[in-house]
Amino acid sequence: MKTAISMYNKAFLGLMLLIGCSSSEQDPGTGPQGPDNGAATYTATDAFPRLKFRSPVDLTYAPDGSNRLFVLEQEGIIRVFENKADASSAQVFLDISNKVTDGGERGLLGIAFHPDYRTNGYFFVNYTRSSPLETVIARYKVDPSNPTTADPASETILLTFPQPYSNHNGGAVKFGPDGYLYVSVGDGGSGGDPQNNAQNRNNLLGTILRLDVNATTKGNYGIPDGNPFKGNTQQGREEIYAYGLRNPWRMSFDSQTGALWTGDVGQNSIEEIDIIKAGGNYGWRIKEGNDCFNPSSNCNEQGLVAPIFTYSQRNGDKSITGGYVYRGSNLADLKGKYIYGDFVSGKVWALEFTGEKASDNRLVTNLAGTISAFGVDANNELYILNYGDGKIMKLAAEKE
Ligand SMILES: [Ca+2]
Ligand SMILES: [Ca+2]
Repeated sequence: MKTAISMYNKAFLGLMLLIGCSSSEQDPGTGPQGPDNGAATYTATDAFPRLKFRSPVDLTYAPDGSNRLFVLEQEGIIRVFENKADASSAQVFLDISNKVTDGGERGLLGIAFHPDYRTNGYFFVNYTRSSPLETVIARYKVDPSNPTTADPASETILLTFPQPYSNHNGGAVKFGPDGYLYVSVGDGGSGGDPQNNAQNRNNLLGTILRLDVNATTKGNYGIPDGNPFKGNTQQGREEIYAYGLRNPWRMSFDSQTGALWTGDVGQNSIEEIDIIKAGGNYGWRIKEGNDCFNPSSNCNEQGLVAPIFTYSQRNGDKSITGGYVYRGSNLADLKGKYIYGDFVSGKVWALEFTGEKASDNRLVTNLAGTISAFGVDANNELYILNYGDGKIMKLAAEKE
């Protein structure tokens, strides 16, 4: 992820596979399409002027009432600081950079605190390591005598799976309102999903997984009741909750409705936003957004779940960074809207929706930076991670 190019993988292979199927982005059934590049209504300001991070990729809080924020640095470091605008230092909470392989889209990519963190001290991370290249989903524990430190030796690995290529590793981990851990997994990489992993439920690539971290039937986790392929012998891996995804880099739960939103990074033409449902097939590599991809025309769309929204790469927006349905109180006009951005263009938009239908999409601000992630604090206030300059930004309404 050192460069935009590697982030969204517009590899030459991908370009060679670029398909000529006619655009169907103007699908009237899914509401407004394409980015609104009208006037920005908010400015992005430095949320913590004295803090700066090295390639930040995730931000969250611990559900312990401490009002601290945790930022992931891609090389394998978690930093913690008090959620105050004048915070002056962010100390190392955990350093596993010796385990993590980073660079491009690899690294320490996601963190989620256990809902009972206050009592058990557990948190979960998603990272890549090499020899062989694989994704690791692991649990760590805070030092019981020091809430600002976690012991690298406390690692318990839940799950690993091979990464055939360096890119498209997904990377998010989030607890749902059901108490289960959801994991976003990319298609394995290269371009065009050459191994057709996202449609193959016999491997874990190109999916959202759901794990019961309080069970041990699979070693250090279990399969939740209600996982769509639980107990089967032919239909694929029981960990899979949804599939047909290309690179669901960031995802989030709506803290009010419990809906799971993800931004699925597109190949050469279309970025998309999906609301994830149990058993859903989100279409990749059969489709990119609402277009046929492989095959490039007359693809079989039966049973595929359409995105709630797509935007074209034609205007310089090249790689979606999924955000949050805003449930804070500081930004009145954004309440209840899905706020997301583009890693390459630095634009942030607000998607208005009713149920699962998009009704409006407006430009919020142009950060003119590389947006690697959004995060929220304990009050659901929103932050934007500027990957390039390492700053954590927040939104403020434009002055009259
Ligand atoms: Ca990969
Ligand atoms: Ca899709």
